[in-house]
Amino acid sequence: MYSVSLLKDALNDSFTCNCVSKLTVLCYNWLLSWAATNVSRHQSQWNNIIWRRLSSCVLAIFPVKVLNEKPASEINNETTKRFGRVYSKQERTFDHPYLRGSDRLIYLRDTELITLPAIMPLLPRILRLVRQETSSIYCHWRCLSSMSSSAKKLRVLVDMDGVIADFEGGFLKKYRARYPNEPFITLEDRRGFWVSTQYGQLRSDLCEKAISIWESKDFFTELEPLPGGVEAVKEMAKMENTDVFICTSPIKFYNHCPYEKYAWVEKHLGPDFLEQIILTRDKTVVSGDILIDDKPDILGVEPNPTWEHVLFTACHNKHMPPCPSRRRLLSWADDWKGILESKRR
Ligand code: DGP
Ligand code: MG
Repeated sequence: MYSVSLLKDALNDSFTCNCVSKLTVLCYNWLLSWAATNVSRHQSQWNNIIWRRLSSCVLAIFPVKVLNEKPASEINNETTKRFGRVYSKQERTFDHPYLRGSDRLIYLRDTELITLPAIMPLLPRILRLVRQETSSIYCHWRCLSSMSSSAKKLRVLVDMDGVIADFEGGFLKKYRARYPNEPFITLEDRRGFWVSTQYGQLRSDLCEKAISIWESKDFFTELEPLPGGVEAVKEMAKMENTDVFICTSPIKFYNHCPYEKYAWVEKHLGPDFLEQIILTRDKTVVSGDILIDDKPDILGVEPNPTWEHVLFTACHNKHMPPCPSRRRLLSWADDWKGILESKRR
């Protein structure tokens, strides 16, 4: 750990102050600076854990008088002034930001009677203990943060077709290749989520022809990624306190689609992402903070899904009038990070 010299400086500085509490605060500051460079978030968890562990470590070295054994009359103004707080035997309260509410604090605070000469021989031991404590605190913190911070993690559900995989482009290409003499609908002219409905309106038999395209083998595996989608999802997954799931509805003709969706994710997002796939025909029962999806109306058995639906702009929905209550993501070049951040607040 790079900061041992920092700690030494802090300890040297403490020679001017014959108070173990001061020394402890310096150790604490050093630990915090170490934590700040190593762990950017979870600061409050650090605070709690460090204090609990560090104060017991220092207490082990300096067993001291307990405040509540001390007559209230001995708690003089000098003590009160020194720590900028007011306490009494009965209240045992204090307002120092580091040690709020801990009985141990009171013990530590009372160690101001111990003089530096008494501490000096123990400095190597303190250093050693603090070093040990720091690494064990860190392990402890990692463990705790993985358990307790899960509640605070942002859960983002990202749709696949029309959001990260180019369903519409892939469909049109294959439709035109298989039915070169049939009419087709350009992406510019696409309206409404259901492709087969619009083709059926063009000519009734084209509905079945359209469906035959996405029911074919390799249709889903061969979809091209939409610009920036794979990169954004990978970046999102690396963000702290963020869980990303690919939440996608397979077509009911299940011979190829479910398998191919997995294969697509593995190919473009990597094998680790296979853990993150949610295949469901009803996204309302999936819990999350945000669902980024190109389908304008996402309905199911749950009338009040937990997620906010952020409409991802696609050829079939871009003409829809703006809806003030629903946010849009115009593309992956749009401010998806801003949307995520807004949900963390
Ligand atoms: P999702 O992107 O998760 O909402 O999935 C929607 C699926 O429905 C996707 O695989 C594309 C497919 N799809 C698009 N248009 C039609 C259609 O007209 N009929 C059917 N059956 N499926 C469609
Ligand atoms: Mg979709």
